Amino acid sequence: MLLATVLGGATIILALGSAEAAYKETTVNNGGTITGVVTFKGTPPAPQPIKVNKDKKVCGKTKLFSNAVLVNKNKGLQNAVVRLTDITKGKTRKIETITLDQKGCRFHPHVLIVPTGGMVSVVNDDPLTHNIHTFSFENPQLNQAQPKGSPALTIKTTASETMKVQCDIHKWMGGWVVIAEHPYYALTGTNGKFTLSNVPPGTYTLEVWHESLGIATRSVTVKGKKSVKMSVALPKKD
Ligand SMILES: [Cu+2]
Repeated sequence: MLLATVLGGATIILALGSAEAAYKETTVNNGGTITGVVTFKGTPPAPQPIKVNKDKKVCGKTKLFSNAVLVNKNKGLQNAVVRLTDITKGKTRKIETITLDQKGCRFHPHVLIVPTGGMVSVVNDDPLTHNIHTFSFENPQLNQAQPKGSPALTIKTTASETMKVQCDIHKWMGGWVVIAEHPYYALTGTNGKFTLSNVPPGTYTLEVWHESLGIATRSVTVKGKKSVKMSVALPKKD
């Protein structure tokens, strides 16, 4: 974000929130690993069925349930984003294009992580029209109808941000695009587990974000060639 200010007649341009500029790629020789699990604290809610009230022939083919809280039998929480918020240097980033698929009137994946400078390729695999709408502040917005058979739409990411996406035609279709300024981001799988590998030794802030359960942070110390295990429960009540 750029902020212009006038001070003593001179215009000063301040760069704010440009965390991607602060991350430095380097060779990590003695990196450690952070592994862990994110769990649901308390009794997880029962799966919430979605009322399909549009394009029922296609969207109502299988029963849809809300993705807002997905837990397995051990209370492992899926789709939590785990990242180190204060890491300034480490392993090389891979700038890539990630596909966001609209299929069965859902977004796949529900939460997607893409590096800053990478692209999101939005495809429509359904025999109907979707209209993706991104709620971004730091990145270009996209609000566009995509009839069946249309070519992919692309979002070129420029800055770190967690961006909500929805379909303006099918209101239950929601997802998230997390734009990462460094490679120390992970998404928990169906068992709630995650791994951050090749982390330079040091003490960092580990943040866990979940779309409906909020944020929790922990301090984590990584030692060279060692593995450290973290368990985080959400929602945070302490
Ligand atoms: Cu749609």
